[in-house]
Amino acid sequence: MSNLISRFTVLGLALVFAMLGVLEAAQAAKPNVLLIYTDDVGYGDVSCYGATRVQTPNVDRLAREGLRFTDAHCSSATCTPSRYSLLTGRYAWRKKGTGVARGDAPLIIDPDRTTLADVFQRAGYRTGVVGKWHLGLGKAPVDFNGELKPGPLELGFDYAFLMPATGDRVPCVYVENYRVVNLDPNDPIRVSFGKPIGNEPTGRDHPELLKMHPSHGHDQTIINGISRIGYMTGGKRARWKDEEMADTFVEKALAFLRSCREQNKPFFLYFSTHDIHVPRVPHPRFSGSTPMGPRGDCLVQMDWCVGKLLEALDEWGIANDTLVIFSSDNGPVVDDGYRDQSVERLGDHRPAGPWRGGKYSIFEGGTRVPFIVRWPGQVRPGVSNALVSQVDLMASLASLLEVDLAPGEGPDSENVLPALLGQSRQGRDYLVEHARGIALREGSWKYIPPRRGPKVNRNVNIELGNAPQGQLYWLDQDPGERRNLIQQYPERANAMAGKLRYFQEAPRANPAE
Ligand code: NG6
Ligand code: CA
Repeated sequence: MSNLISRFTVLGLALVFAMLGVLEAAQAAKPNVLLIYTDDVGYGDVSCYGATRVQTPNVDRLAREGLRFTDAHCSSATCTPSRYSLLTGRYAWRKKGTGVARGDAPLIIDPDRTTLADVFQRAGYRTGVVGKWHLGLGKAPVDFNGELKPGPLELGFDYAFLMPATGDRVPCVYVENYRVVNLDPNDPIRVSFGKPIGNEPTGRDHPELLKMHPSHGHDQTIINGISRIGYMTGGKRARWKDEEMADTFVEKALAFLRSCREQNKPFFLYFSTHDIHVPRVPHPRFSGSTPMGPRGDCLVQMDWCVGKLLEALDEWGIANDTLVIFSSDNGPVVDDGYRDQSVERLGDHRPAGPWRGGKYSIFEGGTRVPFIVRWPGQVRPGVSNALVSQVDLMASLASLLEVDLAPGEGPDSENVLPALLGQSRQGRDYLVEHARGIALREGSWKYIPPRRGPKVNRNVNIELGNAPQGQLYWLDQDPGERRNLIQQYPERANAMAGKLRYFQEAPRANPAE
């Protein structure tokens, strides 16, 4: 009898534990997701990836408490295509018109296409985007005085507070949901890329009015003492102050997170910094915090933003229920158009770390970026060399949220969730890298097809990777892509060229071995 009772007790307890386990798993399966997406931050730009002339304690904390990837990639070596892929799970090079977008570009993503934000909405999340957008807004011709529609709200976001394009492009105003913030209807905004409009001074004609001078391009309308790409008139009251931008984005992000808490909903926040893109104009409290000038100081400011968000998660006791992903939209650039001391004061800092090239480049420096995943209690801290790409976030997070993707949704996105959570060191077998042209990674091999074009972008002093002959590198032995092995391994190169062509034609299919 007592035997029977104890058997029941054991069974009962087992049942209770099993149920608790299920509950825990269910809870663990629906974390908040905070995606921190920085701009132009290179592999070697943060101290947990080896930087010494700048310290990024908050990013380092993420690395210490999470999983730091050494072979993670943005989808492209510039912003717009990387963001297109991040949000759609589709390689941007499949679609025309996904190059660096103008300030007055209409929305580039078709609202019918399923996005990462849609996936979260399907799972019952509240979704927000705060910061740099650079994927176009509204319909052509874009009128910044009216409703900017369609935009992120048609792509699965419940809330948006945006810098429409880049810091160096007009219009220099914020957009909240459908409208320019603080716009005076009696002072309408007009912008032009190409033909000058209005009679406001330009950097070209009035360099004496500038607090930051261009090194190349960037010499059109002067806003806040800085000449930009493009002409702008009107919207005076709505214009941003570059120095306040990081504070503004943090404030709006925290307000969004608070609204999610009030509504008792899990959140997905795509927090997209302007730092460290040009023009690099940090808040005065960060000026001089590194020996590297504004480029270093903006890294510190970016790190401060990360710290503010982590602090809020701690304060609200939700750090363990929040999956944080930290990354960047493309590789680093030093002089990207302004004379901001970044070249003179670089010292021995290596923005791309050990990788060759940088922003705009098909070499590894173009797309191999910092990538950290933190989820306390779920992701074991460490370092992973799994090959993963930001294009994979859609399928991987859909899998985490148990949202089924229909065929055609996120067509290039691979479910690498086990790698992201550190349960496996196996990521992708293949990855198509993209700058102007495309290249293929297969394990630690890299094949770059022959491509005409300049070897170096002289303005920014970055090797682009164009060459009349194909290039084959073995990154395990030669991380700096210095020894072209195409003569030694012509068969491997041919096979990889074939696979690359195959991927161009067949998204997500596995090429026959
Ligand atoms: C380039 C700009 C560069 C930067 C880049 C976009 C010139 C000469 N250069 O065309 O300064 O704005 O576009 O950067 O205009 S990205 O990170 O948004 O892709
Ligand atoms: Ca960028």
